[in-house]
Amino acid sequence: MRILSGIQPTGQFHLGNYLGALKHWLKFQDRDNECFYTIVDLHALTTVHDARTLRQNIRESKIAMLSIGLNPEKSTLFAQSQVHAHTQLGWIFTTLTPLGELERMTQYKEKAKQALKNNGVNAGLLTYPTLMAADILLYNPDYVPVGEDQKQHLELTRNIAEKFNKTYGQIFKIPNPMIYKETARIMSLQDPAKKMSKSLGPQHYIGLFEDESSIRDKIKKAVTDSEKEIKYDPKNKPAISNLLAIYSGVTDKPIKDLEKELEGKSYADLKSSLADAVVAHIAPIQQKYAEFTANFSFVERAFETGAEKARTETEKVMELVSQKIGLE
Ligand code: AQP
Repeated sequence: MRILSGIQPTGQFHLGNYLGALKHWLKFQDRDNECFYTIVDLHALTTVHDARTLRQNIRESKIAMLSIGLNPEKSTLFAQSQVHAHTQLGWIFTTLTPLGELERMTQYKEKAKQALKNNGVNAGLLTYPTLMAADILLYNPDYVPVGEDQKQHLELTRNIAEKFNKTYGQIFKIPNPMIYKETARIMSLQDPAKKMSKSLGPQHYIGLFEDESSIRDKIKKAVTDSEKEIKYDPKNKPAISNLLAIYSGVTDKPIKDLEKELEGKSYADLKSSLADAVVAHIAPIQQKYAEFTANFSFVERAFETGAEKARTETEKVMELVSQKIGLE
């Protein structure tokens, strides 16, 4: 199978990104699929407008991708801006997409609300999904592993592919989202009604590269639910269910087994075991991060080689697209 997915370099990766998406990227890589994983730096421009910060974020994201175990020998790793076809096809898709479709995207509405409080809403926030459709369709993947929050954008991508194929002739495969139920939406530690996200503030998320004491402290301060039973019931016990989902994600134990292990234990016991499990799971990732930071030239080479492969791949597709739409 062919797999594609991406992540924005908007700061430190957190357990939401990791358990919802990145960890699954690894599984595909280890099963002899053809994987393309990209740092979507052009998308980050919709919110990051400081060159030094963006450059640093991109660098850290590259190191982080290798640290979690992505292997440039097995997966094609690249930054979106290294492959110009993304913006080219993104523009073409913008001309095929009804404005109303973009305006009804949940992410747009949420980000626009936040942006209104700061510098105002830039048009990139609105057209984000057409660029994302290009990121995906350029590689004709079978599956796109993402968290639940990207499901709507994936549906739009499918619509755009269908519309292009119908208007100009068959080129694009219709990709399927791959969403893993239990970790599809890792929630905030402070507000389990909202997805874990950096923009909510530091107490809401656990960064993959945070130090142990900070991780333990955040888990200790995580909100819980009423009653005492440790049970997975997202509707009635959203906070405890979220802690169990994280626990399951970092131990690979089914939630049912964890419920049994924790039977009769207190919420404090759950938090203490969870903190141990999170720290144990990410310690080797952090170790790798230090090693790749010290050997950044290897990381850069891996992304350069990946970008070269991605460019070759996309040139073929863009030639076909240009022919079909009448650009030559
Ligand atoms: N909380 C989450 N639970 C499950 N999956 C998640 N993803 C993100 N948050 C969660 C998945 O991670 C992948 C990369 O997502 P992104 O690059 O869009 O990151 P983000 O969602 O912008 O991260 P933040 O922290 O929410 O950024 P801010 O706050 O800076 O805007 C995707 O597959 C996504 O589904």
